[in-house]
Amino acid sequence: MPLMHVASANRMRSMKPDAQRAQVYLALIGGADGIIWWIWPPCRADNWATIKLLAAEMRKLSPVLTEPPAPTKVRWEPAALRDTVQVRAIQRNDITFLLAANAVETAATVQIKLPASAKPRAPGWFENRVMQITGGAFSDRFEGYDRHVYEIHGQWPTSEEITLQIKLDQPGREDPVHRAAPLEDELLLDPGCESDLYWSFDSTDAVPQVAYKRLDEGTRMSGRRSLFSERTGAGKSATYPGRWVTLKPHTRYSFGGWARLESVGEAQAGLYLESPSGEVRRATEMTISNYAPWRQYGTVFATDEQTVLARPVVRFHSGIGRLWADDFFLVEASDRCRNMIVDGGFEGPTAQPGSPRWWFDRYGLTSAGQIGGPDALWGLDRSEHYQGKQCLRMTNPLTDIGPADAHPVAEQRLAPGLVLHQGRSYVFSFYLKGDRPDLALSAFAGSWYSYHQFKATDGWQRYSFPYTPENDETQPFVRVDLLGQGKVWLDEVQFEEGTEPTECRDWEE
Ligand SMILES: [Ca+2]
Ligand SMILES: [Ca+2]
Repeated sequence: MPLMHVASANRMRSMKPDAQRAQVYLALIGGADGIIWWIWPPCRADNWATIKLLAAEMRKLSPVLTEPPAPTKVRWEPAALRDTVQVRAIQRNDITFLLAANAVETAATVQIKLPASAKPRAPGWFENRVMQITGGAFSDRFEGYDRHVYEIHGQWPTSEEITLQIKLDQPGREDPVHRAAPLEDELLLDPGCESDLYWSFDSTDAVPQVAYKRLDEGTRMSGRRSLFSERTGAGKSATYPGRWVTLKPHTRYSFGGWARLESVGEAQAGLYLESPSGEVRRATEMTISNYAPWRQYGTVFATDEQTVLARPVVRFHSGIGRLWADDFFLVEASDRCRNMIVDGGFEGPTAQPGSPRWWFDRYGLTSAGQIGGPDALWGLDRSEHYQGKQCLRMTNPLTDIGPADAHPVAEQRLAPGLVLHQGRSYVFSFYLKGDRPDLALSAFAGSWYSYHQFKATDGWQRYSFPYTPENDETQPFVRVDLLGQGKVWLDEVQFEEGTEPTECRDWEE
C-alpha cells in the first residue's frame, strides 16, 4: 500500500529548515512513497527555500526511491540510541543507496558497519564529498537533524544487519527564555531542586525497580544536583512533585524550568503545575524534547476568581531512559506591570530568527516567504523603534484589499486562563508609524466584538481602543491588521484594565 507523508507543523511553533529536512528524510527512510506539504509553511522564507531544495533532491533520488520496497535490518550500538540516527538501504543495479538522518537535535558521530565489503569510494550525494570505506565500515558526522545519502558500491542480502555505532555529543545548554528579574519574588520552595525536603519522588503507580530516582551530581543546571529519574521498563510513570504554593485569584504568572530527556520508545515527559485534585493545569503543561540540549521550558497563565493551591511536577510518562530537571521558576507578573501582553515592546526572545516569540502573523499570507529572508514582509526591525532597540515591521505589498485574510497581522492570544470580565473597562494601546499618510488598518482590542478601523500617519503615534465586554471573554486576544498597501512599524503594545492607556510596561515571560 503506498504511504504518503503529509509534512506539516504546528502553527504555534514553526519548524526550522534542518528539522524540516529531517522530517522529510525520516519519512523516506520509514518508507513513504510520496510527500505532500500542507498549508504550512510557505509564510517563512527559509522553509519555502527548503521545500525547493528537498523537491530537487527527491527528484534526483526518484529512480532510487521508486525501487520495490525491501526491509533494512539495523542494529544500534548502544541499543538505547535506537531512536536517534536512522538508516534505510535501497538496492539499485549493483549499488546500495543508504539514506540516513539524525532524528534528534543532538549531534552524533556514527560508525556505519556494512554487512559486506564494498568499493572504498562512496560518494555522498548533495554534499560534494566522498566517503572512504575501509573493511566494510566508515565513520561520519551527523549534526542535529542532519541527513546524508551514500552511494555504496556493494550489496548484501536484506536479511543482513547494518550496524550503527553512535556516539552522541554532550548536549549543551540553550539560552534561557526567562531571566529572573532583580526584584522578582520566586514562589517555589527550593526551585533549584537541592533538597528531598521539598521535592519528593513518587513512583507509587510505577512497577517497583522500573522507575527510580538517583542523586545525580554530574548533570545539573545549578547547585549540587538536579531532579533525576530513570525508567528501565514499561511501568506507569515516575513523578517529582514539589511543595504546594498558593496562587492568588485574577493574577498572571510565569512558570517553567530547565529539563533534559534521553529516552527511547514512545518517550514522553513533561513539566506542569498540578492542583490538589491531581488535575494538570493545562495551560502550564510543557513537553520535554528528547535528546535535546538543556532547555528552559516556560509559559504564562492566569488564574480565575479562586485562590488555589498548585505544585510543580516533573513527570516521566513513558519510554525507557533518563530525565533531568532543575531550576524551576514560578513568578507573578509584578504589580507595576499592568500590561497583559507578553513582549509588547518586541525586545524579548525570538521564536525563529527575526520572528518574536508570542506574536503570530496568523493568516497574513500575502505572499510566500513573507517571514525571514532579506526583505521580510513581517518580523523584527532593528532600524526603527519607538522604545528599546527594535519593533515589529509589517508590509502589505498588495495594491488593493484582497481576500479577507490576505494582509499582514500581528496577533497575540493573551495568557491562557485570563478572563476579561463583563462590564469591566479595558484599553488596548500601541505606538505605530506608517511609511505614508492615510494607511488603512484595523485592530481587535481583546475580542472579536471589539473591532476598530483606523488610519495611520507617517510618524510615530499612539493609538488606543477601549473595550468593555458585554459577556465574560474567556479567549482574549489582540490584533493589528494592515489592510492597505504600505509598511508599518509597531511598538509598545499594551492591554490593560482601565479607560486610559498608561505608560507601557513589558511583561516578560
Ligand atoms: Ca540544582
Ligand atoms: Ca521596542
